[in-house]
Amino acid sequence: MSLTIESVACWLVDIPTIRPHKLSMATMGCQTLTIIRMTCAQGVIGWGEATTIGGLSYGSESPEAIKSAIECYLAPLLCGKTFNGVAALADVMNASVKGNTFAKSALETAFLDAQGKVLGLPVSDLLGGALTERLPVLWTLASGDTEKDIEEGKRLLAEGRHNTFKLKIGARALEVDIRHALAIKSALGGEVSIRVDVNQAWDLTTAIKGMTQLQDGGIDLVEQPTPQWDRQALITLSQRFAVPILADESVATSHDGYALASNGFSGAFALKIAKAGGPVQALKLAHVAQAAGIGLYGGTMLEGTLGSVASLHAWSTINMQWGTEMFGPLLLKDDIVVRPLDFSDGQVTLPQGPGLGIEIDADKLNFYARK
Ligand code: MUC
Ligand code: MG
Repeated sequence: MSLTIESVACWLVDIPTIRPHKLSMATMGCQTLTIIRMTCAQGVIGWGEATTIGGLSYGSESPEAIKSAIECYLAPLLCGKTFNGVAALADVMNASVKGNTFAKSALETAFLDAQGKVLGLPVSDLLGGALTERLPVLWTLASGDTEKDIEEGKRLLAEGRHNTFKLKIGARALEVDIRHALAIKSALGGEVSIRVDVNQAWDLTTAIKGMTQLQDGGIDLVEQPTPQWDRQALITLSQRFAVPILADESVATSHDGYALASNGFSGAFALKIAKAGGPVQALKLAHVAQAAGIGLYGGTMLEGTLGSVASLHAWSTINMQWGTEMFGPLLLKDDIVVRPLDFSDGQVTLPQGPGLGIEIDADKLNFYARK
């Protein structure tokens, strides 16, 4: 089904977070969503989002650079052209633009949204069809304060909103971080799955020391303990410990996944549409993982509802052994959609309806858009 792209508009949307969110490399008090509206022939509109964390402290594309890559390079390549699907769209983008997967992800998302609307199908149908309409979703405790995190975790458990938590560690001394993680694990109870994300902060020696204690303390999963470039460290740790490793920053595309898998990595991959270049590209990594017997996890760049839903459509088509972390909208004080997502019982519901199944609130977009 062919669609001619006529124009692409782009906004930087700044939304405060409900509390400071502390990661090893940045503390967020506000999230910037790069939002695009793709107008196609016959007035069909598709929406996309590309969101990163902490400016340039997490990934190599800042929100401003994403907007510029779209406006100056990618949109001019696409506008006036007709595409019958995202394969051709990706070919055109990749032929002329290296990297910039966040920007490409927003465009792939918007094209899928537009295509789904024309066909009267949800995006998940375009990606193979949803296996489930409810997906597990954890919450990240990252206030930076152990007591506050315990309080927050207990409240969310009591409300029944989440039953699995991820802790952000790596910014402080190893002993402090281990004490923090194990205090939360023991306060929230043995039934509750607790994982940690170190966001690359440890070298291999520190990781061996840290993982020994985390494993003994009952932590279920250790995410990206060592630097992105140190593929061998992830492989070594995955072979040495029973507690599984979740590769995040080290695994963006199917090529990264293949390199890890073929060199003996076991554990799981965090899929993110922004790292891969869009929902379809992220599923290519998923297929490499499935072929290699590596588990899957639906990751977030702390997107708002638009980007989270784009990811959920993709995640719904595969079996996510480690669930998802698509809680981004809950970390934001507000959003730019008419209907918020339904989060309950440790799960989120995939919106139905054509395309992404969401409606943009133009007033809110206008209110939060950077002037
Ligand atoms: C990351 O590295 O996983 C995901 C959840 C969260 O709190 O931060 C992100 C980034
Ligand atoms: Mg991570």
